[in-house]
Amino acid sequence: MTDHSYRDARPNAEVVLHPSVFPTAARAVAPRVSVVIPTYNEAKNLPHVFAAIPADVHEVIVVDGHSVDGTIEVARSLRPDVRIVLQNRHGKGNAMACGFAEVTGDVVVMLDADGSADPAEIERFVAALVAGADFAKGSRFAPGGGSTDITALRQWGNRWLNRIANALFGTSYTDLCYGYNAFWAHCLPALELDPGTRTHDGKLWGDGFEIETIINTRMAKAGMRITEVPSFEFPRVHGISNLNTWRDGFRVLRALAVERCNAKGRRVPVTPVQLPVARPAADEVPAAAEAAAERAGRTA
Ligand SMILES: Nc1nc2c(ncn2[C@@H]2O[C@H](COP(=O)(O)OP(=O)(O)OP(=O)(O)O)[C@@H](O)[C@H]2O)c(=O)[nH]1
Ligand SMILES: [Mg+2]
Repeated sequence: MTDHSYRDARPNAEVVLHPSVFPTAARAVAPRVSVVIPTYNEAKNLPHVFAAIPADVHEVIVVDGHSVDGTIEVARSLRPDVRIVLQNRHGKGNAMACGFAEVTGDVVVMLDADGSADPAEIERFVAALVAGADFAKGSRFAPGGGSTDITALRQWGNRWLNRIANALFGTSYTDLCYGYNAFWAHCLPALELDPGTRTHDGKLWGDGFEIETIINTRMAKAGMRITEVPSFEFPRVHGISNLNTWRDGFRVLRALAVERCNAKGRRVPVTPVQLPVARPAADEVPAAAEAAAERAGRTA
């Protein structure tokens, strides 16, 4: 039997964290995490993915592209509290925009439904945000990341597109075309994504796999603090990819040109939300109160 366990398939189980991810003075906050999952005929993969989602996430939003394999029913049976959103056009980009519009948490995590991304890494993305980043960008090519899925051709194309992006936008990305990312919900207005108010029987610009490039470049244009988080990509568990290497590669190239010329990302000022510092656990409270009383006594 094939073992689809995320960790067992990882060749370097000891993942080295990118040094920039965890500065020592990380703020102790516990943000509410909204996981946005685009699905197009992923019923067979959802049990694998949902089983690995951390128990303490605030919400799971499945954005479905009118799947015909029972994806929605499976999602509901696995997780009765799942929020289902139906996209109104076609493509992953449109799905993400529709899902983002429904987020009620503090942090947005973009997670694929095909089993290629390990939900256990969510913790690492959130830690990067809590440590001070606005945008935690997953990277298979940062130290500690990797992939047993990407083909040589796609890796070559991604490398050149990545170089072009860095030259045009002054970024230091190592993995432009990767869909596992997280950001504070306060970044959403700056992205200016169309949440799907215009119905269309097809794809509008931004509705396809260029969405990741659009997000990456607008985050940079908005001046967001960006940290790369090493991530490991697995092959999808069941089914076939919806991505077409050449067609979608050219859409990414076009997105780089379009985003270099337009002002999107720069137009909407973003105000970071102040989050409460995490409270001490109940059993620590008396000790903390005693220490405070003792200090007060000393200074009185
Ligand atoms: N709602 C929705 N989801 C989509 C659509 N196209 C792709 N997805 C989802 O987006 C995620 C990524 O799609 P994949 O087909 O795996 O493409 P990819 O991961 O970019 O490429 P591969 O590395 O070849 O797998 C999966 O969860 C898909 O189900 C779409 O048109 N609508
Ligand atoms: Mg995939």
